[in-house]
Amino acid sequence: MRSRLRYDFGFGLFLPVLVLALSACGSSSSSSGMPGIPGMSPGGQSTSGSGSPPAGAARTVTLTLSDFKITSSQTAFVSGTTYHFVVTNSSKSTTSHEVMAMKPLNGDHTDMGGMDKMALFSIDQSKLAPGQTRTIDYTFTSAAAATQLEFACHVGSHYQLGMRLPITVATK
Ligand SMILES: [Cu+2]
Repeated sequence: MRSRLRYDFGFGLFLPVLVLALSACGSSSSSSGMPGIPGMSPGGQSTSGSGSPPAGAARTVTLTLSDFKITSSQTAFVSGTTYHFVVTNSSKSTTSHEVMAMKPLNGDHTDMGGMDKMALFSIDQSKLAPGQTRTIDYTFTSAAAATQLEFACHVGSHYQLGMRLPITVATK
């Protein structure tokens, strides 16, 4: 009897530690490109019957920023799906680039602060010097599906030079 009590106590301690470890893992920004833990889904909900891919299996999208063009392995997206964007500045010069997912700008040039507010997500040029790679996970909402969107670089006159790539978001 005494040994069984000790066992219950030990197990009760172990669970919260496991939960803490999992949530710490999930909230970390994944700039290190740490691979996911196979077979572990956040919250541990059952995925039966939904027919969707297993939780945590984000689709990887490769984005390349060059002088002066944006290419992406994928330009058609679906709302509610998490995408793991791997963004590389492949500039052969010393030019930093940025990427912003936002509505196309039609001539009216707002300040950077305004554009930052408009962007669904962005990676600043200070993090994308030539040769650098950054990652960001993003899930488009169904509201994004109703709007015109593009990946754009608004550093200097890069946008005017062609650094824009229209994308589409379909409702799941
Ligand atoms: Cu640029």
